[in-house]
Amino acid sequence: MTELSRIVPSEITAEALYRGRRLFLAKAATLLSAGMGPAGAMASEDAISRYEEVTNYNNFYEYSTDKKAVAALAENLQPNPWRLEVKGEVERPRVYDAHAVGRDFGTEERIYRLRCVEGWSAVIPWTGVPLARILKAAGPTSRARYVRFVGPHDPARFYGQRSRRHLWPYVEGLAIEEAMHPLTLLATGMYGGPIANQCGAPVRLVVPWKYGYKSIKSVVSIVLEEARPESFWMRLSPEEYGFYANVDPEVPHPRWSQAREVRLGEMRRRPTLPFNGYAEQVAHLYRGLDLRAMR
Ligand SMILES: Nc1nc2c(c(=O)[nH]1)N[C@H]1C(S)=C(S)[C@@H](COP(=O)(O)O)O[C@H]1N2
Ligand SMILES: [Mo]
Repeated sequence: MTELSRIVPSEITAEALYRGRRLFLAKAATLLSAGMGPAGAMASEDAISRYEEVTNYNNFYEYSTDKKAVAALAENLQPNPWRLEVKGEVERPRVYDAHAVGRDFGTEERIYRLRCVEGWSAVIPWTGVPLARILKAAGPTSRARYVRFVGPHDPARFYGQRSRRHLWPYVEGLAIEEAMHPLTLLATGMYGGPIANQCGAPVRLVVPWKYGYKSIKSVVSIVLEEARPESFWMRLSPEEYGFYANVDPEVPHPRWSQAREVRLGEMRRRPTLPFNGYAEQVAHLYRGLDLRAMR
């Protein structure tokens, strides 16, 4: 499998590289071009987004719906201690210290594109545990067909939850095959350090072939279930935000086209790729299914 994970090098985890940005970008460009497979690979202009861009323009409604306000509001969160539970249709329910899952399961480096349904995108280097490892350790029962992911519910710390406009907590879901896919990551770090609070400390999901809203931040529970969970966005606006939410440039959002996107820090629009560029790795999951019907 020529998946992106294979191109992601351990050499770039050193904090120092992320600090010296010029050096880092030069090195990243070399590594990306060296590891590129034929299809579904990163285009050479897919430079890693600047840390400053990725941490100052965030969707994190638990804090605010204003993307530029999230960083300051998240600054004082102490994401420690943090319990992460795995439960539901499993043989061995577990409660983890979120800060220990990387050590317990082992981490990998992945550079992934993140494509928000709103039309902006970024390229982010993550550290994390392939979710399949955590699910296998819990032992899904034969009834486990979906995975529900639940975010925090604590208005004392997440100020946006004082608003009654949304139904908290943030919930997302995946079909079990999607959750077990090797690209699906429970991120424990970014840019060689911990996850910034505004990006979902201490652990967040990253599902790179789906619109960004599936990549739930600051996860507190992972629940295996028989029935399909209803997500935060489906409850808010089911016509606009589907369960599968695979990135598809040919299926417009009801209010805008999805054909193009703007990278954080750039001006020009670039074409959006089917499955966000990961078709080679994930299209088989959906073979024979009507993707338009399963938005
Ligand atoms: N808990 C939680 N997770 C969330 C969100 C949110 O509001 N709350 N927003 C989602 C959306 S819409 C996107 S595009 C990504 C953005 O991730 P980033 O801000 O780290 O780029 O986070 C997703 N995960
Ligand atoms: Mo988003």
